[in-house]
Amino acid sequence: MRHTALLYFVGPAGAGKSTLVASLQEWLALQRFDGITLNLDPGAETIPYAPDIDVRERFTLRDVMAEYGLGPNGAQVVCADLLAVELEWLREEVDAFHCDYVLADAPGQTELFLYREAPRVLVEGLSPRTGLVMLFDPLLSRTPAGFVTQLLLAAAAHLRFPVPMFPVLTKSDLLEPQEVDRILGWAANLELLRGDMPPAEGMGEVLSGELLRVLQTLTLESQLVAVSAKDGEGMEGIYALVQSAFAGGDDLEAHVDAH
Ligand SMILES: Nc1nc2c(ncn2[C@@H]2O[C@H](COP(=O)(O)OP(=O)(O)OP(=O)(O)O)[C@@H](O)[C@H]2O)c(=O)[nH]1
Ligand SMILES: [Mg+2]
Repeated sequence: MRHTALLYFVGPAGAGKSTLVASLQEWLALQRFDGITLNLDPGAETIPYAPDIDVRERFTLRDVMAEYGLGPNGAQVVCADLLAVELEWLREEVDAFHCDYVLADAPGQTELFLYREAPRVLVEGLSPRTGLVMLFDPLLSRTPAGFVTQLLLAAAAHLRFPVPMFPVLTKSDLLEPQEVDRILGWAANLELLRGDMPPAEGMGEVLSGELLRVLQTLTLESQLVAVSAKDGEGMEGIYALVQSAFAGGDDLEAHVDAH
C-alpha cells in the first residue's frame, strides 16, 4: 500500500463518474502526480480513459449474462456480488503500482454498489486510505426536491462506507452560473434549501431542522465542489479537499515548485 488515497467515484447513473475520473487523472498528471485508474464497471462498453486496472479482465456483464442465462438486470446483481471475489486480485494489482492516487470508477448501478454486501467488502478491504467522491448530477440538482433526493443517496453511501466523502456537483458547464451558486448555497446552508422548497410539494414540513442536520453531518462535512470534467474545471478543488483529508494539507504549490 503506497498510495495517498484510493477514491471511489459514486453517483447516479450518467452523472459523469467515468469522465471525471479521466479528467482528474489528466489534471493530476499535469501536476506531476501519479494517478492510476481502476474500472470497476464490468458492463462498461466505452471508457473515456485507458484503465490501468480493469475488472473486465476478470469478468464482463456479457459473460455473466451468457453463463448464468440472465438478463441485464439479474446479471448486474451477480456482477456486483462477484466484485468481492476479486478482492485479492485487485489488491495485488493496486499494490503493484507506485502511485499517489487510485481513482476507482464505480458502476452506474449505484444502488447495487451501495446496498449489496460484496462491494462493501471490496471498499473496506482494498485500501485503508479510502475516500468517496460523491457525484451530484447537475440537472437533478436544479430543484430542491431533486437535490434532497441526492443528499439521501449520499447519506446512504456514507452509512455504508463511513470514510471521508467529497461531494461534487458535476457538469457545471450545463448550468447557468447563478444556478451553480444557488446549489452551492443550498449545500452550505440547508436552511436555504428548505426555504426554497415550493409549498405545494409539502417538503418544507417534512424536512425538519433535525433531518437537515443529519443530512448535513452525513453528507456535507466537506464543502460541495462544482466541477466540469468537460472543461477540466474544479479539479484543484477536489484535490485540495482530498489532500487535506489524507495528507494533512494542500501541498500543491510546494509539489509543483519541487519539479
Ligand atoms: N457537458 C458535460 N457533459 C459531461 C461532463 N462529464 C460527463 N459528461 C457527459 O455525460 C455523459 C455520461 O458521462 P459518464 O462519464 O459516462 O457518466 P457515468 O456516471 O460514468 O455513467 P455510468 O457509468 O453509465 O453511470 C456522457 O455523455 C459524457 O460525455 C461534463 O463535465 N460536462
Ligand atoms: Mg461510467
